[in-house]
Amino acid sequence: MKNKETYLESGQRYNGSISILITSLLVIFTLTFFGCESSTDSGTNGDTNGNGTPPPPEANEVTMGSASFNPGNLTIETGTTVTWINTSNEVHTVTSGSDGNHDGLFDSGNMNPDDEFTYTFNEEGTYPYYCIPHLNMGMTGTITVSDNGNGGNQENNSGNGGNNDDSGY
Ligand SMILES: [Cu+2]
Repeated sequence: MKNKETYLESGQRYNGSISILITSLLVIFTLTFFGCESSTDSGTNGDTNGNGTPPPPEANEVTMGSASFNPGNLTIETGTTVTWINTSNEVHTVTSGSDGNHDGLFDSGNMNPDDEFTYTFNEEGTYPYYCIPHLNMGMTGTITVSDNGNGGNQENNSGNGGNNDDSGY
């Protein structure tokens, strides 16, 4: 602000129209400066995200690099919601199935950078998935759902069914 005032004062001494010119130039410089700052920020983020190495994911999270899921294999328990986050600058999909054959279970559609997709796995099993645009680059992953918690009760219930009664001969 002190610099601006100094310019204004010196400008007014010589010519009023010069001070107006200087003022408008200062405004333009200020706008340009802030414009550069904000674009530098997003550029820094873009560099960090665009290196192909996704940042380490949190629990039950899968991040997406330029052509990879991280982690590629994730093991969870039944009832867990997995969150995929597109941490790259590419468009990706999270599409269930293998070898490019969508099995219809889930499909995120196109995910732009920073988009998130969630799916809750309620049944144990192995769930392969892939990215449609980058299948050719080997962008695939697998969710393995183990039956540690809730699923155990279901197993016990079904196992205890008629077998116990029959076995009491
Ligand atoms: Cu992809």
